[in-house]
Amino acid sequence: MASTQAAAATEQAPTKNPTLLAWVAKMAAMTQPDRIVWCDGSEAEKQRLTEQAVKDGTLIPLNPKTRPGCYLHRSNPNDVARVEHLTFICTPNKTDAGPTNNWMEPEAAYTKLSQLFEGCMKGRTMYVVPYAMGPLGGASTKIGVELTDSDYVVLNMRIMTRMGKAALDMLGDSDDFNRGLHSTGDVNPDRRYICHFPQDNTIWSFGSGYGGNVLLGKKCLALRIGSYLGREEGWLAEHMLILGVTSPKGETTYIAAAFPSACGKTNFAMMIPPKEYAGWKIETVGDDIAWMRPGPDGRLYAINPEAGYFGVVPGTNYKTNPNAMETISKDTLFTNVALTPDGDVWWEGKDGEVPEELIDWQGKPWKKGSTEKAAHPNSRFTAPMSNNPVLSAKANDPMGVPISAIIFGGRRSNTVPLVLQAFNWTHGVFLGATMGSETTAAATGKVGVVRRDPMAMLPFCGYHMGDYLQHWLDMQKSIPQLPKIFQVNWFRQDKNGKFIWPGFGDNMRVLEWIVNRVQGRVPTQETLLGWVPRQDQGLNLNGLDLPAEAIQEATSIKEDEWKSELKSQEVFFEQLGTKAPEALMLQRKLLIARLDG
Ligand code: OXD
Ligand code: MN
Repeated sequence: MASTQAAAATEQAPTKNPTLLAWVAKMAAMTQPDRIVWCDGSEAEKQRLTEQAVKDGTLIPLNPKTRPGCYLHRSNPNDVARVEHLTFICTPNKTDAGPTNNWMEPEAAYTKLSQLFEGCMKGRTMYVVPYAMGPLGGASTKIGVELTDSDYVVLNMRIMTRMGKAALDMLGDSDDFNRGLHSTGDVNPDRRYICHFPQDNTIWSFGSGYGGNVLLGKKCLALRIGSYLGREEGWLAEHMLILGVTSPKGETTYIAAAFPSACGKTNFAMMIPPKEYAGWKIETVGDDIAWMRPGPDGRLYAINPEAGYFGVVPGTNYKTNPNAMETISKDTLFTNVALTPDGDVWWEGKDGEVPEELIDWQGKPWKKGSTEKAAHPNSRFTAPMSNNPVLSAKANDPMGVPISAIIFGGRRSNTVPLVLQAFNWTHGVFLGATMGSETTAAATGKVGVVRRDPMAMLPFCGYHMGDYLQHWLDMQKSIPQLPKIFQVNWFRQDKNGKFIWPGFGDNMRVLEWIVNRVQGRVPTQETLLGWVPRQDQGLNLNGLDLPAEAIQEATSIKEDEWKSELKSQEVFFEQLGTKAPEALMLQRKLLIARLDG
């Protein structure tokens, strides 16, 4: 069997790359698929796979009049989010993975997973999916190859990456590619593992069909392996959107912003400014991931390694994100949303009346008024970025965009004010390192609990978190023109648990202040935590229907809250042990001194 598979892998291969051929043959010998299909990324291939996925029930076609080119996929109900407790970093030493990652010794992990992969593709097809993360030909771009037995994964990878022949051509005969192996297996949570082998540039994912666990270019390569490579090679792989904001004078400022999963990165990246901002324009470079490296002119340049958006659906509507609504109007794969009787999709928070009857995300009949959610809270859309009406032309520029500001934002109902600017790079890294956020449905586990989520990378950092923070501090030396760093919090709540700040398009007001600070245009006021907008020459609140007390509350800094915040930060730093960077410990001492002073 093994030699048949090896022969099959080589015979039909559209490449002569010896390392790639040998690896595909080896994986095929282990997984024993009936067929091996090399994906070329063509339209014909898309059609073929889509027809097949419809036939086998993986995809349900939606109404071609209202959702042309769109399909619904229902995942196994036990498989609806990333599984952080089943995600492992497999470095030779446990300390290299650090205290915030699950760890397995590489040989032990290969052995354990080999047993699961052994013969798992019998009766199935193995797709060989070559893909590029980043614009083709770019110096920052990386090539990966994912082997998968899921046509759903292939169709998603086709949207999320530059997939097929072009990626294979870029790879040529090089052995520098990420080796990704995925099988849906029997979708049993007891036999589900997402293992990363940074030293081998390898990912093995078994037993899941959910996006973040199986679209290996995204979280696994672009963030976990990417962050590891970034440290080795002197760049940063970050959980950040990238946007360009253009003023009426035509001046464009590029900004990268880190928010934890399901905290509105996609909304922020596609925002439409309120009517008071006529002439201002926001354009999206990326909505989830930024790869940033110093450029020849001393600035920090960012590319979006992805080619599509894998966004959270619930809450998306023409008020919160009109551009996303346009983006998902065609050629989009929906996962775990509800189905309307006329073949459209529905989710909680969609515009218009709640339909009387639906088929819910599990395929069961649903009636208006039901206490059950019709769409899963982590239901997703996979849409090509070319659908985005405000896509930046720079999204395809291999050089990327020069970043002038970096924003860190958590989901905090209290403590963290609306916006502040760090005193300097080291202080900014401290703000990023001490980010906390209330958990969301993007990962399995309890929702709404504050956890420390440094730079929104807690689930995505592929090595020791202390080393990662030190890498951020060290990057200062190689970026002569450092971006300015800011912290924001759109999620502060009042006594009744209602969000105080309107958010969405009105976040433009905060963004304008950030742009003005970056361009050196507005004075500011110093506080214990950083620089904040001044009352007189601060945020533009024209046209905002919000009482002064509410603004006051959203921007307030309460010393008692900060005393407990510091305790929670201490627990996090203690976890890092001797790897907690000295410069951050000094920042912490300074903050304590300011609070006690
Ligand atoms: C995502 C996530 O899917 O962060 O982007 O979970
Ligand atoms: Mn994300």
